[in-house]
Amino acid sequence: MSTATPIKDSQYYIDLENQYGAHNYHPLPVVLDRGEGVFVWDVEGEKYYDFLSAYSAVNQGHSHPKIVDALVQQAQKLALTSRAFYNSKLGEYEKKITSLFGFHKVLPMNSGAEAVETAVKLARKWSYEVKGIKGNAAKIIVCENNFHGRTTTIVSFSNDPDAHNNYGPFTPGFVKISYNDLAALEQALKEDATNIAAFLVEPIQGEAGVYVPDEGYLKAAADLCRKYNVLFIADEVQTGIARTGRLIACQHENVQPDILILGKALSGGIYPVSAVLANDEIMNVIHPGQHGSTFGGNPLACAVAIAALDVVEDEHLSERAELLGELFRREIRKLIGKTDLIANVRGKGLLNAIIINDSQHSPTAWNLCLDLKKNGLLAKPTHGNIIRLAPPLVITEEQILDCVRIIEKTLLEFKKA
Ligand code: IF1
Repeated sequence: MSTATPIKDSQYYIDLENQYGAHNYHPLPVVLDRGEGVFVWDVEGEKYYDFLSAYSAVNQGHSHPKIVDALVQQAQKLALTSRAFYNSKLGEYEKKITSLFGFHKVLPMNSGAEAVETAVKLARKWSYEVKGIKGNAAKIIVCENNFHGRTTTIVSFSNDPDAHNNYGPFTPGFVKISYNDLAALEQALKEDATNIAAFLVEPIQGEAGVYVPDEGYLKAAADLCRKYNVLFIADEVQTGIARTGRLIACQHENVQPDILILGKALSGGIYPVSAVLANDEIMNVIHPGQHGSTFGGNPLACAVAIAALDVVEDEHLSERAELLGELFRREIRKLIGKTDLIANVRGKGLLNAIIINDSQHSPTAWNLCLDLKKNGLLAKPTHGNIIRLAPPLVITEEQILDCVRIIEKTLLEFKKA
């Protein structure tokens, strides 16, 4: 047995994770040790721009001092009470978030998937007790290529084989239609309007590859739902909290969902916080003992979320995302003429992706991300040949241009395998 002290370099930590951790991810070979704003550092002290932002959970930048301070202050005072008792942070938080997003009430949860599950239960309960659907017949319309989380019910309506296969038996009651297709939505509504409870949709399909629907799609879909007395549920776990250039992506079309799902950057990445917002005529179908969670609405989560929302407002993150996103796409489009590696760039605000000119099964996107890493920028492919590019919203114009230069250098020097 070697007594030598192991050198705690990246390989040391990679080996630990490989040996003791479930292999449910395939991370890029980098071991992060510190984060601040738009930057992260690995254990060797190498510095990177973070263009994944923990899947849009650190919109406010890594370890934002105001949010960390709120965490520390609250943790030293009162962290968790359970909802068996009231606490001095939850009501303040509920008042702030309902006022900011324009709803009567919020149901606080922890992960995005829990909030999606909560929205599914809420919509179903509303459909039986208010709309009048009979005995367990409620259906929810969802879109092909959706991503709403990884619980058994949620993967029941996923068409991603990796997310879905061998996790059955699956939860019934979901109808799949193609995304960005109003005719398909109206057809599904007409076919069984009396039994449809809701339409659950991502305003932009993130994991599918940052698919932005046609202008007007969300508004027209919401109007169709209203016409058929079906709830319009917006999953803004990834697109919300200023990421696309508005507080929530639905605001690009002045759509107020019947149920709004938030997560990720609701805490600035400091603590798991998610939320479901709705008005009384929907939310009040939930009575004591009919839903809950040990950590949902805990004082620590509330203190962190209040600070995280303050940062969004104080630092004008929506406006920044809008302007810097336009600059980023404009600059990347210029690269399309300089290299045949990029087929397209698409996105809204600072949720963008470049489409690599190669098959989705080719290693090109992955290898490009390895080279981007060598040049000081971290990004990861989503679904084969699409590389998501989503920095924290606190990035500056100068840093955006610096990153475009890194992307250009990487593309021009890239050697296909
Ligand atoms: C993974 C990406 C995937 C989400 C939307 C709900 C959830 C998510 C629109 C669930 C979570 C995360 C999960 C993470 C990778 C990442 C992701 F799109 F953001 F890149 F997978 F699609 N609704 N998205 O995007 O929230 O329970 O994770 O808090 O599972 O690999 P969660």
